[in-house]
Amino acid sequence: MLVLESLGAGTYASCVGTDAGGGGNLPSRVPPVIEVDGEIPFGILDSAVVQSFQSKRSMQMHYQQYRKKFERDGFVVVPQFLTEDEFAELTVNLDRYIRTVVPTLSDADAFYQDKSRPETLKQLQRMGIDPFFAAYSNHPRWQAMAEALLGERAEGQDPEWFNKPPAMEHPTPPHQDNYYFKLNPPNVLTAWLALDQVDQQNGCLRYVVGSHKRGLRSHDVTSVLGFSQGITDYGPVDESREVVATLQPRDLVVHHGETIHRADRNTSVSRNRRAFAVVYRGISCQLDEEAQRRYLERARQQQASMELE
Ligand SMILES: O=C(O)CCC(=O)C(=O)O
Repeated sequence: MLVLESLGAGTYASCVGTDAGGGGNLPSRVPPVIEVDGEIPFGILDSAVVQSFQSKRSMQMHYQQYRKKFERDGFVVVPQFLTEDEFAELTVNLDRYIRTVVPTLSDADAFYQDKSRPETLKQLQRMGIDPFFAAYSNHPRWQAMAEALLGERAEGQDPEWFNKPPAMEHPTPPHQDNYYFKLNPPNVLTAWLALDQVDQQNGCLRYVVGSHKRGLRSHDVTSVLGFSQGITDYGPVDESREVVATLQPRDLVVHHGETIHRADRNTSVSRNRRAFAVVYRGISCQLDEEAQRRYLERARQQQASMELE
């Protein structure tokens, strides 16, 4: 999700890969991490990416099949969204970014649960400072999927990375992304790609079915870094409508900007719950600058109160 919710940085060695990456419990189809030592393995925009499709147009037609469910429920799962090669390219670059770029970042761009423990890295924002990730949202497959679901041309934002490190108190509060984005009309989606197996034990996303059709709910400040605003009156009726999104690595779940979602903490003892996400907004969306200014001020106050500025 979201805009400018960050803080926390420091060094990072390889929390990625400790469990899902190197712990032996990774599904076998997840490719091994390839060492590239600072070199950016580009190629994301070259023809290899589109081998299985003839053109962006045919990809759009392919992803049209998910639109009806997306519009009805406010979210949809696209199984095995990336090819194995595309997934390998992404994970290689994530590993490179975490190993070589994260240690150079300010506290505003990488969040830790406990900054003295690199393995507790839990969120990365503004990844567009890196050329690979600056270009990533133009990836033809992602772009085609977003435009097929939004029904208009769409613009991708800088990618984000989310983790729930094992056995840590890091739930995602119930929220609607457009409470942060402030877009009107809210023709915006978040595409969230599972990097690990994601299930109820390690904190999968939970969606309130159809909630994107009922407008924005009231939100207030939370104590969760990275998710400064949460729904204030989330209750049993919402919970009774929750659907869990359990995913395999390479599966994508896409949610509408006004779909209520949340996630529990990761209760597993050894498994990370990592995901890579890109927000796409339709070109019809207009930013409410005044509302966004108010929200950013509240997010800043939260960070100040957590002594993270
Ligand atoms: O990864 C998470 O737990 C939350 C992600 C989220 O809320 C989003 O991408 O909109």
